[in-house]
Amino acid sequence: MNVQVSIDEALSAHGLIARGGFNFGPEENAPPGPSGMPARAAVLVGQAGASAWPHFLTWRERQPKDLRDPLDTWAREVIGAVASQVGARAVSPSDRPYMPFQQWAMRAEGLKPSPLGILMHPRYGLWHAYRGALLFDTETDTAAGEAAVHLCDTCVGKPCLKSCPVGAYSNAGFDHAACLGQVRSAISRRCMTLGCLDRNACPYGAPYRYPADMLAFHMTAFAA
Ligand code: B12
Ligand code: SF4
Ligand code: SF4
Repeated sequence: MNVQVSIDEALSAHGLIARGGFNFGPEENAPPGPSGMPARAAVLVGQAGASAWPHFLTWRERQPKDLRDPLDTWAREVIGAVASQVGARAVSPSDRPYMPFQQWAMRAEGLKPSPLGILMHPRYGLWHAYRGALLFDTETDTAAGEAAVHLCDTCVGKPCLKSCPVGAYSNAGFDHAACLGQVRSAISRRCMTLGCLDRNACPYGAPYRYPADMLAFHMTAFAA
């Protein structure tokens, strides 16, 4: 059985994709694999643009209205099923303590962070996310990614740092409190309905931009 083909096929049924992988070094503090021993390899799972959104919405219709954290619940369910199929253990970006998903993603696909913290992908721009990872007891032949072209390096003017009404993103990092105050304020509903204005200002990855209902879903969760 070719594990990579099996993973790709199983994930595509849910609009999800494998986002590269890597092998853990022997000295690394890796999380447990399916056996409970430190994992030897990881394959990242995520979405490009809104690829998984219709699958999630169809599933959501069958769930109780007051279900908490529905997107995480859906992702754990479907990625957990894929993990069983391919002999892996599934983990979620929301599992506590937080696992270093962005560090893993940088390693797996050779990406670097944008000034917003979100990783910049050469094709998807800022419009992608991680929904889980598959951890294996043995090394896989999914090689760690080579450094990808980092579009932010040559971006003139960096419009992503100029659109936020409260300047929440800066060289000093992300001002979570200022952002939250703005998002929750009754004066400006723009971030709630249109999504983060700084993220929207990036010119790359336009075909992968999230649709309005998906943006609103994420902003509602962020502001809760
Ligand atoms: C806690 C958390 C937050 C917190 C605090 C972020 C912070 N300052 O660390 C808050 C609630 C503020 C937050 C916000 C957002 N987050 Co967040 N967050 C996380 C989470 C669950 C844990 C981060 C962590 O501590 N990891 C543990 C450390 C050890 O891992 P790490 O890889 O070294 O962590 C890196 C990140 O923390 C990153 N980082 C540091 N500061 C910031 C700030 C921002 C805004 C981001 C995106 C990343 C980031 O640098 C670290 C070193 O590489 C991760 C998932 C995960 N498990 O990593 C998502 C994650 C980093 N978030 C993500 C996203 C998309 C966002 C939002 C943009 C989306 C949203 N609407 O919720 C917002 C930004 C706000 C906005 N204006 O829209 C994505 C990034 C995906 C990508 N393409 O790169 C992740 C990976 C979740 C996912 N499912 O894909 N987030
Ligand atoms: S606007 Fe420019 S600097 Fe900002 S995320 Fe997009 S490419 Fe990177
Ligand atoms: S969501 Fe709105 S307030 Fe928060 S960083 Fe983006 S533009 Fe600024």
